[in-house]
Amino acid sequence: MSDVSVIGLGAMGSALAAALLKSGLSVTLWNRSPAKAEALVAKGAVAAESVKDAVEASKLVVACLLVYDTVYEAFEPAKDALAGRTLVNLTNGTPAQAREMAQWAATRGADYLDGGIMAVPPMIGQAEALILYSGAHTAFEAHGKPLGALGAARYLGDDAGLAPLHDIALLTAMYGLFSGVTHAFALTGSEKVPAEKFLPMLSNWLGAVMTWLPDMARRIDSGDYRSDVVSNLEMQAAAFDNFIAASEGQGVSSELIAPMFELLKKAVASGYGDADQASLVEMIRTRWCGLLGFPF
Ligand code: FVH
Repeated sequence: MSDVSVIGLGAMGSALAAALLKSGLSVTLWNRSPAKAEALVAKGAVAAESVKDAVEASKLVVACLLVYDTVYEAFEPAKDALAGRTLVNLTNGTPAQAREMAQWAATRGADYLDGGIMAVPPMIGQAEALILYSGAHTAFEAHGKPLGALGAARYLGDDAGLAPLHDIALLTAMYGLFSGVTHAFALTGSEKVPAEKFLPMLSNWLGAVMTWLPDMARRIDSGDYRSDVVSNLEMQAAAFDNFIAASEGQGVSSELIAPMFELLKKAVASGYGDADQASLVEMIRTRWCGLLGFPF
């Protein structure tokens, strides 16, 4: 028996297995392409002949594969071996996929934890690597040592969908930031301002913008979008016209920023012209939100 079995040895699965070995745990491996196990075997891991052998080798089975369909496909020959084990699935997926997989694992008698990795492979094993978990709390508690060896483990609740929900929320925030900074670099670059010269100004500005987030969160939770507004949406929509025109005038496509302009115009047309930026969250909700208690 090993302490942990790792299924999937891509860039991330290999980093997870290496961190487990480094922490002194015994590790059994399985990957569709067996050659990827070789470097880890040289560090002390055991390569299983089949995914079923790998699952049977440990009470804790960590899967990190490309997508959820891959997980079902890979585990098909081992599904009856999961009973009495804990399956931790660190594959990127949606909340609905995580809930469905929790059911799938339960019908096979396994405890299930879904996970979201907020790190890139070189960060794994360090405190900066935040890993979100949701699902069976007893399993999270029971496997504290191996989960802690991967990074900072944060448990979000019994609902398996919570880890991917937070994972995707954080990643979409990151891509929103990438959209804005990509556009900003393209704009300054259109006048040959080197990106590295513009960078300190950009970083300081984004730091200032970050200080507005607590007020935004407070407004979203309370629904208070109209008190003490200093930058209302009507003003923002009017200014945004210039952002589009300036971009086009500088030879920069407005495709990354145009959706925000459309949303601002929709908000103004919907009677939110005097409201705060935070109210835009109401424009993109497409279903009842029980948290705030009224329909949108
Ligand atoms: N790498 C990253 O920066 C991010 C960080 C945040 C989390 N993501 C998610 O982690 C999952 C795995 O990502 P990865 O980087 O390890 O991905 P790859 O290096 O492409 O490895 C993919 C593994 O999946 C195996 N695989 C693919 N298809 C199948 C299949 N049909 N049956 C069995 N296994 C399959 C593949 O096997 P092989 O190609 O080596 O034979 C790799 O083990 C992912 O959800 C990220 O979103 C990573």
